[in-house]
Amino acid sequence: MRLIIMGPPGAGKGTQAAGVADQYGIPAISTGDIFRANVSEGTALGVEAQRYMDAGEYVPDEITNAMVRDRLAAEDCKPGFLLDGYPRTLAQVEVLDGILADAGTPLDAVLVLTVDSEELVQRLLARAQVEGRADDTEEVIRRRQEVYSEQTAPLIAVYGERGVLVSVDGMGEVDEVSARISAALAGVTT
Ligand code: B4P
Repeated sequence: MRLIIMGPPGAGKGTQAAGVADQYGIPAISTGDIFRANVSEGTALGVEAQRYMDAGEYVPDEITNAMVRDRLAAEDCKPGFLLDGYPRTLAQVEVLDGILADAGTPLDAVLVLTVDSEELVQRLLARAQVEGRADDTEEVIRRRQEVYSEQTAPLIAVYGERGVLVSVDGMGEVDEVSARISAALAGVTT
């Protein structure tokens, strides 16, 4: 199974990705997590990525694309993968299209989680108290929402036209959302 999970910041992508990846025996690949791991290890990539992330901006496409290209070439992606938070721009879609076409491995589905914008802010402010992420202040959260609307929301139409979009209501308890996702993916043929 080759999947993408999309949605605005705080929609529950990372939360839900773990369960979906387990269910299908595939790795969940979060570009946000890879960036954060690099930031905490103090790598050159981390130093570069941090200044964008802390401001709520996207890390430049060249950096993100190269990182994903490497990750998808790893052995554990042979049975499939779940991309969490990638692609986020039209340029990233093009690069991913090229990677998948070269490998002859098309996407099976693009899962989109929909959540009200006020609920998103509340979830991220709650996460700020637990995890203390630098990008979970109200000001940066609002900026991340704007960046998502400008650069990532248009991708939904792109994948919609390709007939691979699976939209799921992300409101409610984590388990309720998980159950909706399982039901929606059960209808996807690989
Ligand atoms: P991400 O790590 O992807 O950040 P996110 O969108 O905030 O995470 P996510 O949406 O997975 O969080 P979740 O809902 O699970 O990216 C961070 C930054 O990295 C970006 O801003 C950008 O700078 C950079 N980046 C990443 N990918 C990039 C790319 N492709 N190109 C360029 N830059 C990139 O969780 C949110 C909170 O809600 C959690 O606390 C969770 O517990 C809670 N929650 C989840 N589901 C819930 C529910 N049903 N009810 C209540 N709370 C819930």
